[in-house]
Amino acid sequence: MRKEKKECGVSPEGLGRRQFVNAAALAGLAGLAGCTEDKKNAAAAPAAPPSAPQAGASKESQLSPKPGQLDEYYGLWSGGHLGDVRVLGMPSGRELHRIPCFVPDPLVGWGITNESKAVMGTKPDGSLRYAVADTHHVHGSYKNGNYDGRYAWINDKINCRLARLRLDYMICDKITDLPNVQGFHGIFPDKRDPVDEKINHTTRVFCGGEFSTPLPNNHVGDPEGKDYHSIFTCVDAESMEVRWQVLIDGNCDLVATSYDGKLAATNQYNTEMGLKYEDMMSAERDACLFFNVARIEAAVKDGKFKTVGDSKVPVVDGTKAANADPKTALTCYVSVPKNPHGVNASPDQKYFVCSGKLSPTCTVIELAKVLDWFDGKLEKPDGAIVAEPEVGLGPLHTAFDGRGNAYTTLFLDSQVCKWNIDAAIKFYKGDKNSKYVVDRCDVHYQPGHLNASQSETVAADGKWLGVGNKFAKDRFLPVGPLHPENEQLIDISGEKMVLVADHSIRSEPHDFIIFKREILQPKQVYTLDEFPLATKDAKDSGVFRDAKNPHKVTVRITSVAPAFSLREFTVKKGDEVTLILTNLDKVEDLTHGFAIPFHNIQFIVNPLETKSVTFKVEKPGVYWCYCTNFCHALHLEMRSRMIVQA
Ligand code: CUK
Ligand code: CUA
Ligand code: CA
Repeated sequence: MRKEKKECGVSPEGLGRRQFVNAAALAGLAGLAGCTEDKKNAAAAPAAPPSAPQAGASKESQLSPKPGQLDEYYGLWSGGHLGDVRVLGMPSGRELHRIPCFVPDPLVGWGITNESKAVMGTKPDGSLRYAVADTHHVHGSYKNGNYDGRYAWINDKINCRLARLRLDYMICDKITDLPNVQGFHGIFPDKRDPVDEKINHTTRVFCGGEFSTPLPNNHVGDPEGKDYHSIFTCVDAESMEVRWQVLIDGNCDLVATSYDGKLAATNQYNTEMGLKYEDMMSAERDACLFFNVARIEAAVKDGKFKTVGDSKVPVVDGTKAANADPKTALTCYVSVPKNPHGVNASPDQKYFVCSGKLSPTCTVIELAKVLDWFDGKLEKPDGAIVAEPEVGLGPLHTAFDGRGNAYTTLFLDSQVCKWNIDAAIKFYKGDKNSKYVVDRCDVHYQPGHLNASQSETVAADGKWLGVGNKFAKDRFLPVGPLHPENEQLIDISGEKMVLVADHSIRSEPHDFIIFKREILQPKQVYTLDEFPLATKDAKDSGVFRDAKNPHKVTVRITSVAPAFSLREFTVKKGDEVTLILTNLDKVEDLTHGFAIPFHNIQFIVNPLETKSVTFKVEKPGVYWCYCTNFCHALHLEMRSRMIVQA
């Protein structure tokens, strides 16, 4: 330790930070400066694993890694009411990070900084449009049928927004509003282009509208809801613009896509178009609705669409009546019993599985047969159903192990049912001796989503199964009326499922994905060039008053542990201040914070990151701006003084 004099981060006085700390007789605290041997190449290196992969390690040690050991998988968990995405190490279940999207996050200053407000959207007065969100479904971008680690997307059901996450920096970079939609529920990226052979990665994200309203929704419409409709939406994965929409009969719930890119699917629980729950469950069968992506895009190209209200988005007609001829149909309605919930595509690329919810069955629909119907080679859409196994009470969601087995949550039975798809198909064909239920595992309690490692990819590896339970009851120490939820982990590597862990989690994650850690190469340090506002040299710091707008002031400031470039700055009462902070520390993990008392300002800057905030100063006085992120032995001393003159 002592001989290491590697310079990493330079104090304002020009001393290496370790030397500076030594000089201050604080050698014992040197570790706090974040300057250790394995960090010296941080700026250049991707996330290099400091300890051996866990692949060969025992199950026990994978579940409870020894200090310093890393997990084999990442998990991306929907943050539910908190409107964020949580990043977990799996199978340990350790929470590593939260990525704020729809709702402010005081740790990083999401919703405080100008950059995050630009992503979230503001009202004309600069305040945020929404303070609430309800995220359900998180899915990653694909290449060749597997995740490629570029993006993930998540929905906000309340305010009908789709957020994109850049997985290199693990930040939200875009949020898109869906027009003409209410109750934006299911999402799924496509897995390749349906036409262009060369495009083997995600280019679209499909979004299901769950609630039906008058369209446009600017009048009360028919009291019985006869003119209400739901809309299915396609968003461009790169530009995040809404490409097109489809007007449908019934509603959308969850969404899945085929591996060939040709079909998107949504399950429908309200084909009755009921306004009350009693009406929504009056029919014995509802549907799984398929969208022919190439035909819809051709129709849009040919101008065969309308627009709704103020929105310019092309809306094609996907209703049953308009799509009776299979040869030209844009949509195909396959019937499914009863109020189905969840549609999932099997990793062998052949089947969609829809769970019955109010029917104890799952419905297996063969992709090739749906395509046959569109080609006029299958008489009835329901001919695409190849199995309807009875799995138990309240089936909701299905995951896969890549060995031909499906795992379905049973909400009412509080179980996961493992069943074999081929055996279920045999049974449906008439072989009543074909036993398709392989195993059942009690979970605690009332499971919703579940997902297996790599489940909805061609690389499904059948090792771990996460189960999101809506009720925890007695599984944790009591904490008053609001119970945590219980995310459980099941080892599915053998014939029998083995429940191995409970993890408490705050409400209400719904969905998640688990994938191999090699897929991600997160960057640990930004580059200055990524930020047009960056102050690249501490010497360029200062207070700059706008010549034309004398009450507009820009404060440029930089940070290098343990100091801000401006030890003080002076502004005047009534000024609108835009403060731009660039962190010139380039060492991995060397993050600073910036808080201004009584001005609602607090945010962090990561290595070589730039952020800005704009605020008004109304009260003369002295305000100590201080670093909020423990960065150095002299962290408490890392301050700047904002002097507001009368
Ligand atoms: S829904 Cu939550 S348990 Cu929103 Cu994915 Cu099924
Ligand atoms: Cu910089 Cu604490
Ligand atoms: Ca129904």
